[in-house]
Amino acid sequence: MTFIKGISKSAPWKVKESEVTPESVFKDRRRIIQAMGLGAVGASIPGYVQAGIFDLFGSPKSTTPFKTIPLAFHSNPLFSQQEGVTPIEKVMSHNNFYEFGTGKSDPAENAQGFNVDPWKLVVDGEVERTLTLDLDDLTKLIALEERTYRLRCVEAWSMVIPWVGFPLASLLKKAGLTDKAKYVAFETLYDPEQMPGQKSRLMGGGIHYPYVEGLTVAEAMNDLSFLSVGLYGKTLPPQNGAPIRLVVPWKYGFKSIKSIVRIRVMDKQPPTSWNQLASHEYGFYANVNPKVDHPRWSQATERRIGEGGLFSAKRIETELFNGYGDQVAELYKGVDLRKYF
Ligand SMILES: Nc1nc2c(c(=O)[nH]1)N[C@H]1C(S)=C(S)[C@@H](COP(=O)(O)O)O[C@H]1N2
Ligand SMILES: [Mo]
Repeated sequence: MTFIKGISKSAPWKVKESEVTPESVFKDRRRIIQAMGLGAVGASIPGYVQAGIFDLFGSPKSTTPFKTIPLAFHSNPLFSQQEGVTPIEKVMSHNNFYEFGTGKSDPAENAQGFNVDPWKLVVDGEVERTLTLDLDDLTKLIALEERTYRLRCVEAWSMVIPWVGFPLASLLKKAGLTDKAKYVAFETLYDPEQMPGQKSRLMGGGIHYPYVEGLTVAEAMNDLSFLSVGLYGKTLPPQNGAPIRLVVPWKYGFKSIKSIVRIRVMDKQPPTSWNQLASHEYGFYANVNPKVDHPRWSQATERRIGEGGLFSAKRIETELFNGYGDQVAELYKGVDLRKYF
């Protein structure tokens, strides 16, 4: 597949203007809370309201925020669109990164001291050449581009994020796949000293660390599969997966593994963290699909973070493959998406 057939204003990965997120929503969070008399968020507040309130506590509390550095990149005209992106404050404050705690604001609060230098990313397994990349290589080995993708969490919320990075396929081609290559496994850093969620079963949400993920080789080589080293034009903040994370926008967010230290090409399907934790709820494929519900909630709609006001979060229809069907549907031709969820 090439990019060419998708060049058009209506290319599905281009985010519509109607998806523009109002920034005013995020101003004066504390003032609003005070005005409501909600000094402490109590258990007496109904769940749906509480979820909205937690969104108010967005900003990182650390006094010494992690330093992000401006990146040189070209905008990929086939993927990039400036309108409709989720405000950077939201992208950096509403996160899932259980290594730093299970609360949405935990990663922003607990990860600011995360040390990514030195970093080592190894690409090995069924490859012709094992690659070892250091921190510098991550932004210099392959020309960086910007792509604005939707991110749909399995928890039925979503964002639109301008990533900076390079296609996963470009890196895999540098390593060269052997003819036994069938799957690609990914592994997050294991460093309990830096990642408190890896020390405490409670804080880490019961996940068996290191966090691991996987794709088929066909999925990994798809044009959409992206390794991100930045967002909003700068290197990644730690809460978003510094210094390098995967972005597979047609799959639920948990596939987009953060802070990767190893990419291992394999001949067998690798284990994946959420599937290991609850295999009846989280499959290996995890393609976004409004017709295949999570056992405990519907996947038909999603809450677009930052839109629709505080207590009446705007819900939008969830699209099959998160709207990227033109690019990826062919990968699943004849596959029972209900069985291989
Ligand atoms: N290592 C690691 N990667 C992870 C997670 C995690 O807990 N640990 N959470 C995943 C989930 S559930 C989602 S929705 C996305 C969130 O990415 P964001 O915080 O940059 O929006 O990261 C994914 N990658
Ligand atoms: Mo998620």
